[in-house]
Amino acid sequence: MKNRYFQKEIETESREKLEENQLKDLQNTIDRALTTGFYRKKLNDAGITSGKDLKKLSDISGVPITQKDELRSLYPEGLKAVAPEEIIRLHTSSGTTGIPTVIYHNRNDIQSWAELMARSMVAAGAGPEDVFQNMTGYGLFTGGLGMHYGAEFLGMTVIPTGSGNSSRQLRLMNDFRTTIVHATPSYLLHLYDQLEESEYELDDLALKKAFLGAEPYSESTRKKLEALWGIDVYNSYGLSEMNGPGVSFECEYKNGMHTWEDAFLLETLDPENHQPVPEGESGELVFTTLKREATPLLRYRTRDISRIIPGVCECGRVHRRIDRISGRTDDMLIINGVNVFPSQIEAVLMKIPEVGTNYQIHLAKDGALDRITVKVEIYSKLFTGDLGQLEEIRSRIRSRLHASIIIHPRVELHEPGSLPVAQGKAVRVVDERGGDS
Ligand code: DLL
Repeated sequence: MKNRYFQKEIETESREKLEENQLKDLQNTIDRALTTGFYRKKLNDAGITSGKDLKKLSDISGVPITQKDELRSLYPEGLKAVAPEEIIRLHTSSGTTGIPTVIYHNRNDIQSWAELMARSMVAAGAGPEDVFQNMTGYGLFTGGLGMHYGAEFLGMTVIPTGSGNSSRQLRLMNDFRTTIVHATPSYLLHLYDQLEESEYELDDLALKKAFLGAEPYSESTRKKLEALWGIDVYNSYGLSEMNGPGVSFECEYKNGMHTWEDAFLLETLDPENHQPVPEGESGELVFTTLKREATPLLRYRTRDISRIIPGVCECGRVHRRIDRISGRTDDMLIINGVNVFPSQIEAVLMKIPEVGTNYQIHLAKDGALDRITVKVEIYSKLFTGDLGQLEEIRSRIRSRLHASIIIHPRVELHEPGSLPVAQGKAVRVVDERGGDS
């Protein structure tokens, strides 16, 4: 059923009204931020001593940018704009690349996050009649608890399985007639292989939709998953510094992710000079929290690259859509001087019918040169002993990749289930070139 709303008034109010509220909330957020030593200094240095110093939304350009490293340097104290006894939960980022960032929430923050999540899932067609299996990690990772609270708030039957344990996931999906799953795209690809080897039949499952996010994936991967499982896949974007999931979510038109602009002020900036790019052009996503009380963040650089999709969505929501994340400012690979984004490689692979559900990009040194090897799982039925056929597939993958990324990668074919599967976010790139490359 299209055009369902959870908070119709907020979702469909006029742009004018939305921006009027954004300005008020921005001024409040600045005042809140000014109660922390960190932002008091930053804002005062920029000549801002009160929220009222911002007279219009575009005055945000005078507010200093916040970088991830600054938040890291505040660990574990972080930013607290409320009394400690008001705080009821904290989350940290995964910190795989060093010290994590910490975000605190009070009761209102947890409630508004649940509302944003419920609103997102209703936009993607979920309702109280659905059985929702939440296959992402519960704990500090925001995917599990974030979606869980939203799903309960909207009234779905929630199965809080958490990540991993594929045979149990499949059994629960089968036994409880799960209609919607939440997972990472790499995990849902992997789960399909597990389904094929299990006692369960796809036709017996009740699955209709999947909400997938937390890691980049291409439109080809969405199409592949939709075809394999016979479901609709909706893209979900967020980051722990902006609560987690529930920042941007696709509606039933699946044409970009509505960013909840009553809660997050959205900017797309040139990553080099932090100037706004024209609407519709690619830039780095930068967000300011508008509602969060315990840890307000101003102009937080995400490093994620996307663009605002111009125009209004058919669903009637006023909140603007962002395109699929095309990469991060820090995930670009430089291979023998050529710039390559992992997403380009994925987009090519997932369009090739023989390619299975997992792949990995491997970088190493070969003398002075970089060597890239793309390891690809292909379906087991292709390992028939016909070497000519395998060689044809390998060279087809190689030439399609070459057409997209200019360089000639080595391509290795692997059997299903032979490449590593991560518990959380997929590790797609293994770079063994050492620090000087
Ligand atoms: O991954 C929050 C989340 C959980 C989002 C579940 C969606 C679903 P972090 O661990 O802080 O938070 O990682 C945030 O993951 O800056 C992006 O680089 C990437 N990311 C998240 N969603 C998407 C997506 C959660 N749909 C970082 N497409 C972000 C591409 C995504 N990248």
